[in-house]
Parts: sequence; C-alpha cells; structure tokens
Amino acid sequence: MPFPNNFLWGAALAANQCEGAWNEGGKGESIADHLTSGSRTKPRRFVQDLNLGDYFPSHTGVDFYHRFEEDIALFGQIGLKSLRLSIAWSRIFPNGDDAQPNEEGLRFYERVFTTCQENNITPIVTLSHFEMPYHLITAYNGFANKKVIDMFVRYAETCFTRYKGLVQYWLTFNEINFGTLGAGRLFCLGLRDAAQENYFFTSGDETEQYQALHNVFLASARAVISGHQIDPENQIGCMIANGLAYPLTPKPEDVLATQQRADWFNNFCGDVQVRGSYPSFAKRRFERRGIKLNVTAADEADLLNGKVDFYSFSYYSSSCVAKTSENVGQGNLIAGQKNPYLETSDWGWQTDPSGLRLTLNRLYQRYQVPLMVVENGLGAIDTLEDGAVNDPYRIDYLRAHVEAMHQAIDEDGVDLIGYTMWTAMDVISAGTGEMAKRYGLIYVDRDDQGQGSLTRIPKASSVWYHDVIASNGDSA
Ligand code: P53
Repeated sequence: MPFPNNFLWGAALAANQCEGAWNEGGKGESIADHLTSGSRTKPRRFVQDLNLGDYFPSHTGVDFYHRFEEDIALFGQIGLKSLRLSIAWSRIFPNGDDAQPNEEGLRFYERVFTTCQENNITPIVTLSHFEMPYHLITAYNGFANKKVIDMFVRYAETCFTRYKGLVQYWLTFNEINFGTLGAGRLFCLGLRDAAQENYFFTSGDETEQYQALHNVFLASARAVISGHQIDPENQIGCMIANGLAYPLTPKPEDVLATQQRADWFNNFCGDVQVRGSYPSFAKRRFERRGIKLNVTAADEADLLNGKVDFYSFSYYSSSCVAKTSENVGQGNLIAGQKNPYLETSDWGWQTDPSGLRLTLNRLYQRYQVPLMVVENGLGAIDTLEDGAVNDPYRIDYLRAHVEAMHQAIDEDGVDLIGYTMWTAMDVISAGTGEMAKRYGLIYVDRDDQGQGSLTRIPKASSVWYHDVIASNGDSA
C-alpha cells in the first residue's frame, strides 16, 4: 500500500523561531523573547532585563513576519501540501490577560492562512509552541495558576472562531511532555522560579510542577471541547516529543529502566490526552512520592470529554538507557547513552530511521488513532557555494525516514496521515538559539550574530522533496 492519496506532505515552523517582529503589530513579550543565543556547549540564558546588551535571536528570527507571502509562495513551489506553524499567543493576547484580543495580530495570521490557501497548502496550527506571554510568568506563575487555564482557553476559542473555515488541523501544546522534566518547567509550564539564568536546567517543587502540568492538560482538553463546538470539522491533536530509547544491554534491569523511562517521558502525557485519564503508573508514582494534586471530578470529566482526535509527535533520534545512566544531558535534553550502532550528528543526535517505524507501531498499537509526524529532520552546518546549497546528508536522512514511514503504513498497517519535516526554511534553533544548526529545505542568509541579507535560497533537498511529494512518496 502506498502513502494515502490525501497524505499531508509538508514542513514545519514555529512562530518564535521564524517570525521576528517581536514588538511589532501590538505583540507582547513571550518567554522566547527573553532567551539569549547559545551553542552546543554554551547553554542559552533566560534573562529578565532585555536592555543589558544581550542578543535575542527571536527578536528578528528570519523575518517571516514581513516575508511570509514570498516564503509561502516558495513552499508552494516545492509542492508542500501542508505547513505546520504556530500562532504566537502574545500576538493575540499581548499580556495573556488582556480584556480584548489584538486585532492586528489576528489579522496577521488571517493573511498567513489565506496565503496558504492560495498556494494549496493546508495549515496545521500549534497554539502554544514554547512562547507563552511573558507577563503570565511574572504576574501569575504560569500554569501553576488556574486562571491561566481560562486565559489559554479564551485564546484558543478566539483562534477557532476567527479562523473557522481557514484552519481545520490544530495542535494544542508543543512537546507537552517536556513538562515531566525539570527542563520544561519554564518553556512548557511557565513556572516563575524556573525563570532563572539557565533555560533548561531547573529543578523545583514537584507538586507545583505536576499541578501545573495538570492545568496544561485541562487547558488542552477544554480547548478541544470548545474547538469541536465551534467547528465540528476541527481535528485537534496532541504533540509529544518522542524519546525512543533502547536498553543499553539485555540486562533485565536495563530493559526495565528503559520501559520506566518510556512510560514517564513518552506515555504519560499521551495517555492523558488520547485516553482522557491518568495512567495507573502515574497515579501510583504521585502517591509514592507524596505528590497530592488537586484534581476534581469536573477536571476528570473534562479530560475525558477533551480527548484529542489524533496523535502528533516529533521524532529526531533515539538513545540508550542503562539503569545507572544519566538520562538528561546538556544541550541534548532527552538523550541517554550513545548507541554504538548509529551515526551521530554534529550536535550529538543519533540518526535512527528504524526507530521511527518502531515508534509508529508502538503508538498505533497503544492508541488506535490517526498519527502525524510533525517534526523530523537533520540539524547540520550547510555551506553556500556558488549561490547554491548541496545537502545530500539531509536528503539521506529524510529519505530513510520516508522509507520507514512507508514500511509502517505498507507492511504494518499504521494509520499515518501526515509528515511535516523540520523545517520549511532555516530558523533559530530552539535548543541552542543558533542559526548555524540548520534544518531547512530553504537556506536563509543569516548568521549567529544576526548578520546577513536574509535572502532565501532553496537547497538541493527541496528539489528532492518536491519529487517525493509529486510522486506521493514513490521517488524517495
Ligand atoms: P533544536 C530538544 C529535544 C527534542 C526536540 O530542536 C526539541 C528540543 C528542544 O530543543 O524541540 C523540538 O532547534 C521543538 C522545535 C525545535 C526542534 O525540536 O534544538 O519542537 O521547536 O526547533 C529541534 O535543534
């Protein structure tokens, strides 16, 4: 069986990594606007004061805000059938708690989605991609505060209402499961005590963290309920960062540790969002650790009524787990130990296409809902030579993953409905804040100091991908 005829071949972006125009059009500050640039060895810093001479790459991004018409036309020429992008919450509600939405922000995304339509591109829209309004952290302590649930739901309802007829596919929270790690306390949950210098490495009160995560689950579920009421055509999915891990050895204790890690990082959030209730292993873990969450019967009903329509996830690499291994490493959040059988990218991520097939099988067998791969790609150093970028390494990476998806559909019977590779064009790296870590089908002339003409140059991989889409996967 080939890829289905209406398969959503596409590419992905996120507002804070591409738009720039951080304080234009009435936009408020977001978490992302407070992040400096870093590198593989130098962590990004989260700073409160924007006036100390630091460089904040999201402030200019790659200028998608001003160039989206030209950019989406280029995506159309590549033949993309879908474009995953996010709405910056702080363009719609600049502070998060504003009485009225910002009309200029609403109009911007209306033009973006209309331009997609003109280019026969189906938008897949993430409502929250690590970019909540900064004011919600300082004034409310992020999702620890129940009021923020209502603010998110109001934001989601504003978008569902305004973009009815233009957008049908929605994702609520990007990589929601980073909320199970200390690292996600800031960019997933918006916890105030996490707003310290080091973006990723924070630890704090676990009860507060999991209560905030519960509130994010509720915000997501209530948005799903509203989204279905506002437009029954809406298809609303979860978005989970996949952290496939293999046991480092066949030692039963390593196999068990691998499963426990998978349950906590991969399965917990998916179970809540797809099945509509907390899995038994999570309830038991909270009890044993003395974590008492405030979960009402009304909350439980909302989780059940707000189950997602499909499951989407990011998949980049895999790693190995041993009972004693350090599972969280710097700049490589979900990595465990190295797999001696796999190749490693310049940023330490190991390429594992078979792992994608395995993941698709595990997910489909667990949930039996349609699946979407909404991020997959290779971050690499690209060089511009004679006005062109030749990136055979990226083609090899993408081809192997397209092949793995084909096998999952054809041989294993998995219901996979779309693939949006990361990224449509080069953007700021989320993990390191660099431009040097490029994933795009289109090169953007911009460097780590914010210099460059911002000219767009389609890479060799975009020509390859064009043919893959035109042949519905056959020419991969
Ligand atoms: P960058 C870590 C591990 C896996 C996925 O990441 C991650 C992260 C956070 O860095 O995030 C997703 O740019 C995220 C995107 C991000 C992409 O992976 O660090 O949803 O925003 O750009 C790639 O190489």
